[in-house]
Amino acid sequence: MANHPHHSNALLNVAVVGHTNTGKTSLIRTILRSTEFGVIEDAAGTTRHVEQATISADNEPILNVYDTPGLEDSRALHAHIKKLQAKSRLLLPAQVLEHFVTHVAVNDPLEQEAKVIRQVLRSDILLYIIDVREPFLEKYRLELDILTQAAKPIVPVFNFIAGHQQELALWRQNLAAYNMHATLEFDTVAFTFEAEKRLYQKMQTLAETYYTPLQKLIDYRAKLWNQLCLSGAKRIADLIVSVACYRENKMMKHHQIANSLTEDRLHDFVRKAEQRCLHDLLSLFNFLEKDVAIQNIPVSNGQWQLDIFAPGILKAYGLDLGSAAAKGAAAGAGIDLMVGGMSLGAASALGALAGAGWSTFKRYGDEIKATVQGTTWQCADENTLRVLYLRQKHLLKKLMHRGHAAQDALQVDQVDLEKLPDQWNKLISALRQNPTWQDSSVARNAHPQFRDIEAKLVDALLDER
Ligand SMILES: Nc1nc2c(ncn2[C@@H]2O[C@H](COP(=O)(O)OP(=O)(O)OP(=O)(O)O)[C@@H](O)[C@H]2O)c(=O)[nH]1
Ligand SMILES: [Mg+2]
Repeated sequence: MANHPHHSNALLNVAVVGHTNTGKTSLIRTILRSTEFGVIEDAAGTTRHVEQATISADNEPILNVYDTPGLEDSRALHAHIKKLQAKSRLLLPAQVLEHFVTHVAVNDPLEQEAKVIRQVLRSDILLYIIDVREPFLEKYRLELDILTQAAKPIVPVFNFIAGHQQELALWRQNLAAYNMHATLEFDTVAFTFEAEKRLYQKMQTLAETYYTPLQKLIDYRAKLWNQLCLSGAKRIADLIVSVACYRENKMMKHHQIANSLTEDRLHDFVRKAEQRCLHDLLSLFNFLEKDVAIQNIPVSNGQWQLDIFAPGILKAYGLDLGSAAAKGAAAGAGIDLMVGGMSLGAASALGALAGAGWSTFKRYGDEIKATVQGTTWQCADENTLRVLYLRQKHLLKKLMHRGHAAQDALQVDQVDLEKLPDQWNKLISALRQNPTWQDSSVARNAHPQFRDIEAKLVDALLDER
């Protein structure tokens, strides 16, 4: 591809402008993947000066982004510019703006606005950030009027769109009336990689000489994003595998105390395994405590609010399966007793062989199995595994829709329920038959059956990305 000599010394300059408190600094933080940049506050006039940051792809600088103070007194600015224009009829509209920024006095009431206009004139593209919750007031029209005068491409970016579809539609209509059609939706809270990609694609069409470096950035970001999501899904698959493969040896005959100890150990194992997974996922996606709150993730102090064995958890994940839930049985209360490697069918045949009917087997089956094999095992029950999967899937979805921006938890939360993967029962029973897969090993990771199960779990976890 042709290497524009132009690019080695000049990066694309993008100015982020708009009315005060619309989320300009927030948007920049999100695209920088940094919570360090600038100051964010739910108040007007938070950003006081122009601040620059560079966005790179694989250490190659691609573009400069400029945060600007919010426009406050649009009416006064508009009146001032129009007055200058009237005095100097021969100047082009952009030259009038140049004149304004070079002649504005220190401590002029429009000094803040002058900083913004100065940066606008030095930039190649303007992102005009809109809080769609606000009606299309005159002040916004006046702002757009002045910004248009700079003769730079403007991309209106709709922010605060989560739960404000109607307002968004109105804004579209109003902007279309001002000949602005190429808009973007980029909610800094309910942020997705797709939205970010469209932002850079829009820049590509507006600044065609920067097409190649921008494509590099898009590809680079896509690669990182896919790797991140894949790592997250693999981490969850790992949790499911280790819990499904878990077995507690029960050497003793049925004994009330021994049983409850075994169950405690099992619960403890599942809780700790899920906790480690939560911790790993949050750090993988670089989620801080406040991000957790913003995304409405039911986690406090790095721990799930609802214990995996709490009554009510089945219902929370759409697994309210009649009788079990009605009896208030928690996931995990049920115990699976299995003869190692032997299917339940084989075990029941064994019961019949031992001369007992099915009903007797049901009552004494455990003992029969224990007698024959000398050992029984206790595994995590079906519902525990289901809840474990569904809860992590829900979490992963939240993590994949992150923003680095807002500080308040205003986001509208959809309580849509996740689905179990196809062939879930088959996958789980295959895992249960292979207790040695509980921990990662070269042999396990190379085993075709294991790889197939892992791939199916990962695919299902990422299905709606
Ligand atoms: N819910 C929600 N809040 C947001 C979003 N974007 C920004 N905010 C919040 O809006 C407030 C203003 O955000 P800032 O990024 O400081 O806005 P700004 O445009 O830089 O403000 P000034 O620098 O004062 O002009 C903060 O409280 C943010 O947390 C969003 O998409 N959704
Ligand atoms: Mg700001």
